[in-house]
Amino acid sequence: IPRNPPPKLRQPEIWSAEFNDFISKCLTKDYEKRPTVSDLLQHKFITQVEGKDAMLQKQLTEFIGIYQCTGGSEKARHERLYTKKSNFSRSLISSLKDVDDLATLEVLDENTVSEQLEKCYSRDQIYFYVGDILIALNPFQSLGLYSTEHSKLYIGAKRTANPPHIFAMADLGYQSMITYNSDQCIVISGESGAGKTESAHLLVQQLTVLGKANNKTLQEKILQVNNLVEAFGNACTVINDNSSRFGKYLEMKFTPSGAVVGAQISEYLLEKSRVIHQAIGEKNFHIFYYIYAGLAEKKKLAHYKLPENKPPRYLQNDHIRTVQDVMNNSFYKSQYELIEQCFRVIGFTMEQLGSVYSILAAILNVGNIEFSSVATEHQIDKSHISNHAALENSASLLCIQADELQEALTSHCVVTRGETIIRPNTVEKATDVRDATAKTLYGRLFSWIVNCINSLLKHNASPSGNDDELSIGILDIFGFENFKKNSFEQLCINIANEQIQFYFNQHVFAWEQNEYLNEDVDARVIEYEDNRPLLDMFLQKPMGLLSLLDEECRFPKATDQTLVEKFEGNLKSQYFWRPKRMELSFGIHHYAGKVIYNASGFLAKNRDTLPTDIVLLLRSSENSVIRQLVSHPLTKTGNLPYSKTKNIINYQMRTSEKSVNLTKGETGEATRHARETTNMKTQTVASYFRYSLMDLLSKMVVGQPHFVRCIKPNNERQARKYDKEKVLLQLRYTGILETARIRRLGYSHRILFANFIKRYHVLCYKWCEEPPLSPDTCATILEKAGLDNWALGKMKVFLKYYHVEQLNVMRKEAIDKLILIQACVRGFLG
Ligand code: AD9
Ligand code: MG
Repeated sequence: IPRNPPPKLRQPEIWSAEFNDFISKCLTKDYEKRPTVSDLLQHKFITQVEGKDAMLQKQLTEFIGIYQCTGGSEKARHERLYTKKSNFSRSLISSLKDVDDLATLEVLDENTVSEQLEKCYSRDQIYFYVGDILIALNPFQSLGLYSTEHSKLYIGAKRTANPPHIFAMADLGYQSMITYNSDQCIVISGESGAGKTESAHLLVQQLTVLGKANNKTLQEKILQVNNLVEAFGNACTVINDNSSRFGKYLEMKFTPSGAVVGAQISEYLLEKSRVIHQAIGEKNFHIFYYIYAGLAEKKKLAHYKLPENKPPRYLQNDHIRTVQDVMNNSFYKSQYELIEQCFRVIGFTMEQLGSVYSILAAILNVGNIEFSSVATEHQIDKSHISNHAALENSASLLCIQADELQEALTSHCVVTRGETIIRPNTVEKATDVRDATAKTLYGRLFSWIVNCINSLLKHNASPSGNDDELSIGILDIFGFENFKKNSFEQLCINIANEQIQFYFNQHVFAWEQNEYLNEDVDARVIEYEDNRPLLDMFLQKPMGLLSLLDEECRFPKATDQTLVEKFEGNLKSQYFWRPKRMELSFGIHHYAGKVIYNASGFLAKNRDTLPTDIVLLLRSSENSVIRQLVSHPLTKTGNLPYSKTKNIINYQMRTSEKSVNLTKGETGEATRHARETTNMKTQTVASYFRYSLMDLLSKMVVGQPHFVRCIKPNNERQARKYDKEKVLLQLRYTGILETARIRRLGYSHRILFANFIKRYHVLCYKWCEEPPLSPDTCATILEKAGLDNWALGKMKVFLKYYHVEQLNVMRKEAIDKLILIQACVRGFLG
């Protein structure tokens, strides 16, 4: 059993799993099955070591010498080989004095940590622990770290047995779920392009292996979910070619014994505005390009009324000049095939798939509708559709009447004194309605797809319901963004990241340190950057930034300029400022850095209205999927069932660990909020956003959290390039150093005496014995286990993060021994 501090023993990166297997084969007692000497000499590990490390090479040469030798007894030779093997393992370890766990560094300061990371990164080590938290540096290249062999290596393995890895986090979540019979949640954070989505994929991949899905089909389905939703929710930005434009919480469902039985996905805050407009250097959602290329290949563009000469307006940007650019792109074509395959594997019908393509094609056609102005006799600027082909195409794809669509786009109804009057829309207004229609269709199509996936992946095998089901949630949201021009979308994305940082702080620092005080445990207080005041500035009612924004949206005469002035007049916070000589701008000092926002379009984006005329028209569609998209009172930005509000919690999470106590007032607030969100007239993006954040947190706080912090080593997306300043900044704002300190000095695990004794008494007492529930009993168990550096509070045992694994290993050994003895006794008795 390893003692404190946790041993630094590890298999360095060049000591691959593959080579380990190979050497084990060399040592097999079955002489016939051993690899040949030339196989050994040609192994790539041997060639890698050559000329790099004299000591290691010497050890290997000796090993090979003994291997080649034919004289002497086989047993003696075998023993010599074994000794040599451990010798060169040791040489390897001493030649590479890297740390896997930053909390064990002798000197814990910024420079040392950064130096370690740099040194390891240059050798392609990208994963590190900080206690129980995983740091993942984006390698920007494939390192061959995720093979089946790697996957096997991390199943149920001791943490110190292998180098840090994302698979180890999957295993930790999985083992904790089974051991403690409780839900888990893995929170992945990091700025845009840091590697969150890749990490989320790898976690799902490993969890499906761990969950040994008996049902191969279910495993396949789960693996396809991410690919499918990302085709619709990800896009190319100037920072990341596959940037998530929505937040995703994927919950994998397991039986108490750990078999995976289903999955559910929740989506948050899709950046719908991308459908109608993309910034310079950016693209629309991936799916549009995939279907364009795929349908062209299948000669189906005409069927979906997609133009072959000029790219649709919504896809026109500096990347795409001609339709041929998209149609001939082989990557897009292959992605189209992949996505169609995903749809099929998950269980969508061909009819549904056809509807999805029709809606996507309709969105592109809607975008092509153009308006010109005609003066009426009353001198009102009336709009007129100047290209009827686009109108006809859109109507046909949406299975509605073209003249009715024209009517809904170019005019609107006003009810005054009980009378309904039809008023013409100006060109500007008609354009807004057109774009709002496209955005809404896309947003709701996305939610509809997610809902379908959820129904298809729901676990309904258990007739008694799924009460005993356990889950592991994986959170992958859009990372912190700071572009040259930042708008409403960036503000929402950055507030969401602010909230995740707060969640991290609460778990890692606040609650832990609170418990020291409550339980009279002597531990050094670690200072950390608390972003609570900043979060209050955004979310507080009625004077927080989002409330002020909603309030301004209610004034008909308000403009983006009056909005910024309102912010300036009311937000008394050191985190807010107005840059000089930038009319519509305001600055926010986020936890991850200063961002200047341009408020142009904030009010319109927040109102996000879709005229009732359009909704009613779409409800008359002959296509049942389109009718479903608009059939019930969906929120404008997504599809939120009323029942979700039951779990809503106070964003401030004042409650202590995991127990989410809803006071009457809070439940009332939640219900009221749900009414607001279902009311099409009052709901704004900001109120929906606030609601979504709470909904997300309510899911997350139920589970025991594990954190993966992704770090972006450079802005140029180059492999092996380590930008020291860039990394230092991220280490600073994510509080890595403080995290390392608290993991070293603090006690990340606190267990009630009764629970501790119940679980670990077997290490010291007989199985059937019931020792007194006292701190003394706990101390006896801990001493017997040979652990030190723990502490006892008033009601809880305080353990370091590495104690828990050590205790669990000992407990398993003790129980295995008991089972063996019982089996022997039974055998002996007959
Ligand atoms: V954003 O906030 O959604 O814009 P992410 O999700 O943090 O961002 P993503 O996972 O998409 O970043 O990673 C960006 C790119 O880095 C990927 O497309 C890969 O090319 C690259 N990457 C990230 N992680 C790995 C990895 N473990 N191995 C190899 C990686 N490449
Ligand atoms: Mg992502």
